[in-house]
Amino acid sequence: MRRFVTALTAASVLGLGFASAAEARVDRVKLAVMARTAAAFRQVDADRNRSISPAEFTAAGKNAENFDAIDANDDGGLGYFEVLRAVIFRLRNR
Ligand SMILES: [Ca+2]
Repeated sequence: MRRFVTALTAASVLGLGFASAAEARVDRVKLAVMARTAAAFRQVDADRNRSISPAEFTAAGKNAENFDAIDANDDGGLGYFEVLRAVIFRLRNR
């Protein structure tokens, strides 16, 4: 019984260790994607109004046909979270 409890404790400690290492890796990837998206967003948002207009979008070499699909709230501009959502969607479906 004692050996079983020891093995169980070791497994759960190791299991938690693996889970948190994997979660830490996922968190690092998420932060990297968010940071890269933020940097790209700032570059495309030429007038720095925190919204990417269709003109800014195409001036950055982006395909105009994709603008409406990314503009989730249909306000005619792309906010950071709309762009991040599109980046995540693209990463998950590549
Ligand atoms: Ca803008």
